[in-house]
Amino acid sequence: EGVGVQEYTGLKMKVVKWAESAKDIESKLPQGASAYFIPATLRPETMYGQTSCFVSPTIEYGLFKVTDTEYFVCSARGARNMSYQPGIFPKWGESPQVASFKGKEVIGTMVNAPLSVHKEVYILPMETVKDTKGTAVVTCVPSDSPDDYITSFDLAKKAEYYGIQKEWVKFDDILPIIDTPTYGNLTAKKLVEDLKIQSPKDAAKLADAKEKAYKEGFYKGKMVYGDHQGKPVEEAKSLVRKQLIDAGDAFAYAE
Ligand code: A2H
Repeated sequence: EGVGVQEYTGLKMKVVKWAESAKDIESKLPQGASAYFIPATLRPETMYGQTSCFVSPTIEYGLFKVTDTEYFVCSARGARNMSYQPGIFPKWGESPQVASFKGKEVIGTMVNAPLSVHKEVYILPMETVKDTKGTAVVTCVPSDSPDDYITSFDLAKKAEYYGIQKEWVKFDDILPIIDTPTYGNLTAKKLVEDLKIQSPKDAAKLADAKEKAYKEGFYKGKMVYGDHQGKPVEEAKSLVRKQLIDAGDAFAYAE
């Protein structure tokens, strides 16, 4: 990775209903407390189009106590980084862990998606999630992220193989959020098709698509959905971020 600081937005996706396979984790949560999956995103302005949230089936996650009533689900690495930043965990350097589990145990959990047209979305598997950045939780926006688009495509096509229900993917329901001069209003779909990306494992092509999508979206994109419709992405990004933070649905997170 580069030397610069990444300004992520940590999104709070509240658990609505745990998967059957996550009952042990749920039992560690005190009465009256809520758990949140915490994806780290660089594109807060796209949150209107969240369709699911990804974890790696094989990465180790934890349930971390933030306050008496709030617990976070993320990687230990993510929790440690967050605990050393002001305003996230109340105590500097402290992120008490109450449960430890593999991502695959929480697949099928239903969470709330702040700002999204889909109020409730499912935790789904993404094999390319890395444990070396962010929180190892990635919210899925298939309109604007080529990785999210191709992973959703693959999950919908092979739902049974992945042990999920096809409806959980919401692949037929992709919302245009940003219009760009070069790729139209579903940038990720267009790039995946143009570059003939076949699978989430086409790493080189996906890196190319990601770069193209990011540049075009950020510098030339215009919002076509939400509270900042008509505004350039460059302007809307910080406005949507602030809106999420002010509502208590997100926080600033750098690494
Ligand atoms: B982005 P950078 Cl719409 N492993 O959020 C793999 N990918 C991860 C990750 C991890 N541990 N942690 C975060 N990410 C993803 C939205 C989005 C993102 C859109 C378009 C592009 C995009 C919705 N997913 O990222 O390596 C997260 O997905 C492409 C740059 O730190 C996060 O932002 O630059 C982004 O990668 C962070 O990637």
